[in-house]
Amino acid sequence: MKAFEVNFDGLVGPTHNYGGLSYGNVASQGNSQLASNPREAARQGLAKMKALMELGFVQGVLAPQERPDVAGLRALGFTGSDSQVIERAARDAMPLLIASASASSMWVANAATVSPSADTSDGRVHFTAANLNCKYHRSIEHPTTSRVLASMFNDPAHFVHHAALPAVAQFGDEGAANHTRFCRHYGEPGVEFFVYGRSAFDTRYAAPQKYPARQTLEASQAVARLHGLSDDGVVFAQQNPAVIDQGVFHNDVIAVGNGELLFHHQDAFLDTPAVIAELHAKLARRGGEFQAISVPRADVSVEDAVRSYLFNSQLLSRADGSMLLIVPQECNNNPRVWAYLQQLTQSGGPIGEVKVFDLKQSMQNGGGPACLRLRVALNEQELAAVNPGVIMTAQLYDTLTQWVDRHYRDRLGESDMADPQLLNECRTALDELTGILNLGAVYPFQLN
Ligand code: SUG
Repeated sequence: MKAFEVNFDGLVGPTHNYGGLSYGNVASQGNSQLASNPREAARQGLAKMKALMELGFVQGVLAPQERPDVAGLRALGFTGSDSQVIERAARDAMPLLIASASASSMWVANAATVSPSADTSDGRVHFTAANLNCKYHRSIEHPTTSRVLASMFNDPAHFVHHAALPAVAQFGDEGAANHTRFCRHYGEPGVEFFVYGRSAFDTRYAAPQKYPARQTLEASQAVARLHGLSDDGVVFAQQNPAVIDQGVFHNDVIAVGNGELLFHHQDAFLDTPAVIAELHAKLARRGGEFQAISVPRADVSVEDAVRSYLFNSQLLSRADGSMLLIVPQECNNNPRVWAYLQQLTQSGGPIGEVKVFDLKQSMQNGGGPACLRLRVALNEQELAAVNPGVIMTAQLYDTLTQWVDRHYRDRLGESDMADPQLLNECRTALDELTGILNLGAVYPFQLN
């Protein structure tokens, strides 16, 4: 049976702003004084979706969330009408209001970990929503994420949804940002690669000194168990703590994999030779031939990798067997990274072409092309069982672009978060969106 890797991209929400909320993510920390442009952000994301659809890839869309999260603010003690909750939070706890207004659910690589049916013990596609419990503004995403995913993948014959792991740091789980799958063909059993930042229970493991390691080994192991993955089909690897301390807050900031190929920085993992050897051996048992492209620090420093987001790229398989790398404009702006990419595509290796996208609005919060998409490998039957409302078409692109233009502001600064009208605008837009994408009621304001 034919199988595909479908990329579901997060649609940027109407409250996209620069809140400076993510300690350890240098772009987020550095750009908190900027005003954002939510309309442009959403349009940049939609342009990438359209371009990949036009290149022949199956492309989907994942809906944004209701923000500010008034229900969350109520749980923290703010009372009154919705407008009063926002006004009181603005007066007494502005940082909390900013966190509650974040559009961070757009980075759907963090929405969930997904295991294709070829890897799981019951032959169904498994999803575990990520608890994202390292940061408050992200920890509030998973209840709505779970409802949206359940509405998109709503056939229990094919799809299984697991709730997020316990919301404690010991089970910190950031979803697919630390998960890659290697395989010969998407429909065949593969090797799932889980990268963690630290162990929560075993103090013998190294850990970063400065910035948090968001993903724990124990969380990755729990996800693999929940999904019914076999020991033969998984590799757990520790991220190099030194690069976390340089701003590599997820593995997808320093490595990307697809098919039989891992494209990574020399300093990505704690014990690279052992990691490569295990991936090689396990993929060989699945009939695949593992290959790694290791980018030397002499060509691209970790700092350049973090600034350019070279590895937060999408590595896509073309019909002719070659691979296409989707990179952000920042790679083009960095002379060392750009020179490396020229040499890479001319070397006769598996990556034959690079395409550049302007995703600046998202990049300024540390979200590149790979952050914006959740990969779901599906066979033909499973693809047919996906809610068709979320699959990108030329018409859906036009509808969504017009929807963005109707509902989104072109400027948001910190003081705008205090405007109760922003919540109404967001709800009006999302109510219409659930109709466009045929999601049913998924948002708190629709469920009350
Ligand atoms: O979790 N930024 C996100 C970026 C996530 C990128 N995702 C992947 N690498 N897969 C984060 O740090 C910044 C929000 C702000 O500061 O306003 C933020 O949440």
